Formats: sequence, C-alpha cells, structure tokens
Amino acid sequence: MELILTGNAAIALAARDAGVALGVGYPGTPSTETLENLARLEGGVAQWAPNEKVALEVGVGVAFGGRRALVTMKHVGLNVAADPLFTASYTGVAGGLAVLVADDPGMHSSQNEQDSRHYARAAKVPMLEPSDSQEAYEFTRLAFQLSEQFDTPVLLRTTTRLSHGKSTVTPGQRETALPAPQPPMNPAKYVMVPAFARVRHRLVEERQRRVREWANAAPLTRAELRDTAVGIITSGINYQYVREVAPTASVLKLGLVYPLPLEAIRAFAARVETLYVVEELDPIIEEQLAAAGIAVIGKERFPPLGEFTPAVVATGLGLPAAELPTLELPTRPPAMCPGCPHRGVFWTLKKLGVTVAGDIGCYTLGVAPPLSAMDTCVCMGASIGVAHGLERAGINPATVVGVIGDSTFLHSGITPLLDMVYNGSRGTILILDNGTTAMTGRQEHAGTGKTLTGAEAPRVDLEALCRVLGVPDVDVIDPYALDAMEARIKQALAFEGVSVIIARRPCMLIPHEDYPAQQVNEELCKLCGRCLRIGCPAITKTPVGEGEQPRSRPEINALLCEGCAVCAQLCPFAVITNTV
Ligand SMILES: Cc1ncc(C[n+]2csc(CCOP(=O)(O)OP(=O)(O)O)c2C)c(N)n1
Repeated sequence: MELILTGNAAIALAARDAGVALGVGYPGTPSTETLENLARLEGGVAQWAPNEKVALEVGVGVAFGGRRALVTMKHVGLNVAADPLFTASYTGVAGGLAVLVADDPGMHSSQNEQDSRHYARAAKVPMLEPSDSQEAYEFTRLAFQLSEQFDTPVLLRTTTRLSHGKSTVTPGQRETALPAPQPPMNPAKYVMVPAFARVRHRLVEERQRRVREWANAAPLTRAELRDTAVGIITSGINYQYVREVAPTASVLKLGLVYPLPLEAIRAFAARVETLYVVEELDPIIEEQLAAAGIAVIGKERFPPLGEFTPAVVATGLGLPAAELPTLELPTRPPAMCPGCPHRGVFWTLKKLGVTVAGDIGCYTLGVAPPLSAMDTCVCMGASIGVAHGLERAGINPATVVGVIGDSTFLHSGITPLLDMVYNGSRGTILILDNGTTAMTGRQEHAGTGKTLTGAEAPRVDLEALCRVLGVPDVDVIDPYALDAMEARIKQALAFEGVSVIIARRPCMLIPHEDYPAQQVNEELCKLCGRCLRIGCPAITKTPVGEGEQPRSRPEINALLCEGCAVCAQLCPFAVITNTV
C-alpha cells in the first residue's frame, strides 16, 4: 500500500506501527501535527504535556517502564527538554525512546534557527535525519530499534520542508507482539547519583564507539558513486536538492548524522577528487571532518544561515542555479484575526505608553504596526522574568507590563511568577487567556478543559493558581471592554506588589459567542482614521479626497467582522454600530 504523507504523518504512522505506548510532546511548528496524526490513527495514543521538559520526562518514564515512547517538539523545545535529555543519555532506556526534534531553518515560524544537531553531540545520543517521508517512516522505526539495541534515547531530526512536505510512503508491518510493562528495578542504571553516573558515562563513551561502528556499515550510510570528480556529503532534505542540481555527482548520503560514520566517510573521500559538505545551518559535519583530517569544502561556499533551496545548493557547488518560477503575490504579513481578543489589549497598552515585556504566541503580533506595542520577546515564558528584571534594573514597575498567553503561562510562566512573588518584586502581568494554544493551530492544554483527543479533562483555574503562588492582586477582565480594561490595568500599575490580570475571551478560531457585525455610517464618518489604527483585517480603506491631506474611508467587511466592537469603542464620533 502506497500512501502520500507529510513527514510528520509518516513519523506518526511509524510510531503507531512500532507499537509506541505513548506519543507525548508540546506543540511547536513544524512538529505539531505529528501527535495530532498519531492520536487519529487506530491504536495511536498521544497526549500534550505542558512543556517539552515534562514531555521528555514522561517519555523517559514510559521507556523506563519497558515500553516505547515518541516525544515530539520543535528545535527550541529541545532547549527546554535538554536537562532530562543529557541524563537520559546516561541512564539509557528499557523500551525504545525516540525524540523528534523539528528544526526550522529560515525561521518560517520560530524565534531563532538553532541547529539541533549540536544537542546530539553534546548529549552523546544518536541522531537520525530522514530525507523524505519514506525515510521519515523507516527512520522512526529504526530509532526505536537503535534505542533498544544501544540502550540510548535516539533523536530524530527533521526540518520544515521534511515535516510539512509530502511524498510517498510504503509502510511496513505493524508490530503486534508488544512487551509487557516492567517497573525499573536497577538503581545503578536509573538513579543518577555521581557514583552510578560515573559508571554510566563510561558506557556512554563506549556506546558512541559502537554506534559509529554500526553506522559505518549500515545501509543508511549510502555511497552513491557516479562521476568521481565531485563528491558531496549531505543528509536530510538537502540530499534531494543535491540530487536535483548535481545528478551526476557522487553522493554520500548520511542517515545517521551523529555520531558520524568516519570510516565510511574516509572511504568515500578517497574515491572522489573534490569533496563538499552540503549542510544547512551550522558546519557540524564539516568541523568534525576537519578534526578527523578529512578536507572538505563547506561553509566557505554555503551560507551558515537561512533555509537552503536547490538554487543555493547549485550556487555553492558552482553550478548554474535554475531559475525558480516566481509568483507575483502581494506580501501578506501575519495579522491578528478579526475579533482577536488580543487586539484591544495592545491598543490599550499602546495608549498607556507602558513598556511591554512580551512573549511568544499570536499576541507577539502586538509588535507589528499599527499596534506597535511590544518591546521585548525572547522565548516562551520570558515575559515575566524580563518584567521582573526590568524592575530590578531600576525601571519604574508602574510603567512595565508583562504579557503572556495562557498556553505559554502554563508552559513556563508559573515559576517566574512565583519568583516575582518570592523575591518581593512589583509588577503587572497580563495573562491573555484565549482558551487555546492558538499560534500553533489551536491545541488543547491544561487550561482548556480538554485533552489532545478532545476528551473532557480537569481545567486548571488560573486565578486560583496565581493566588496560591502568593499573588495578592488577581483579577479577570474582558479584553473587549476597552475602558474597563484600561482602568483595571492602571489600577494594577499603581499597586505596590505583583498583579495578575487575566484577559479572558476565546480565540476566534474556537467555538465562541456570535455578535452582530459592525458597520460604519458612511454619511457621519469624519474619516479620522482612528478605527484603522487597530489593524483589523475586517476594516478596509479606500482613499478619498485629493490634495495635501489624503484621507481613507473605512469600511467594515461584514463577512469578516466578528462583532467584537473594539473599533466601535474607539470611534470618537460613535458612527460604528451593530448591523442589526
Ligand atoms: C519552547 C517552545 N516551544 C514551543 C514553541 C511554539 N510556540 C510558540 S508560541 C506557543 C504557544 C502559544 O499559545 P498561547 O501562549 O496560548 O498564545 P496564543 O497563540 O493562543 O495567543 C507555542 C506552542 C516555542 N516557540 N518555544
């Protein structure tokens, strides 16, 4: 049976077929659909964790219990999960543990483009990198086998093109004889106190040598000898680009990108005249080969940043770059949806002229014009710590607001809030509770009352949670009610302690109350343009008048308008009203 699958769907199918007891992760583009696909498969079991560290720890627990686990995350998620990863490398596993880490060269949807291959090297765990959906399927299955054979977690690295691109997959046999769970009964292996860890570290070094030896002879290290004038070492999606632009060149395709199969590489290097390494982002293979005394041409010809394309690869190889057909499309920067509950919040913060320590989610769009109301954004959860740090730097906390989404708060906002309270900081934190993880496609979380599969689940009470952390001033407001919101934020800014204001309104992409669309009274509109300054895609403008002061006539598209009436509230002439 041949299927056409994305890389993510292929990984999910492979995990199901490999008999995983659990898929667990935290959403993050481009990895997110993997668990969503797994949950939809017959026999597939998947759940969201509040963050990647917890996800990996749960996966480690499944593996310690003798069953297989797939853990999924995007590249920055591996930073969060790094702590358990490094020590799980020492403990090893019982059941197979595969950790999908999806990198995002080119930053289609990320705040940096770090190269996760560094983690394989730093944590001393094998890393597989598939080149198409068939390999995504096969390498996932292989990851579980290798994990068990070599007693190690195995990283499975994809990049956006692989995760989201589709190609054919012929699945293998589904495993039927699944092992019974077994509690861990070997403290010397699973309790990493120094005395035990020293022994385990020795085994890890020995394991590296054995995995490398295996990879030298394994079919996933594939020397394709053609014209030997040029040899190219590559992996992942770049293998496809290399084949496309240099079909006659010899290629050493690496399936295992850590540890490198040095003997196989040496043998290949000896067969070709000029040797290139084609790798996106960092010169990880190149530097290891240089250290092993294998001369290659790499980053001197290929950029160390951004996503490769066939044209980039061709140029680096000194070949003519094929012109890709270009489509004349207008640029469409991301924007908050019509009715998005975040819009009024940023309008208000801009109006108040406060410094906004932002965070990651749809609300990061608050930085974009015309709202332009965010001053910092580092990583998930950083808003609260940064607001705290600004206060410690001596900036008046009555002029600073930390803004964080509900999913992000549960991911990594609880401890920095606790830190503010514990260390006697003062400041205002806004939790934008839109009842979902909107940014990555509306995933459930511990605050939504539903699990990944949509089943009912306990819903964490954010107000109670903040109070129990010791926050003395906690309140819930409606982000559609601009005046009341402004007054409450002012009150919090004046408060001599920590305030948390939860702005609660559902995301427009999840079930929500319906409101009548708004309309502008064309005759009474004074063309002041204020309603256009909230950047609502439902409000279009037509240029009117000529001369020195061209004006724009706003018009509300009734099909797009969600009726939030934020525009109506800020119209100074009250000419925006309900359509019904
Ligand atoms: C460590 C890490 N994991 C995952 C992501 C991907 N990601 C970015 S924002 C976000 C959550 C956004 O949800 P929420 O905070 O509720 O804000 P919303 O988008 O709903 O406004 C996720 C999962 C990331 N950037 N970093």
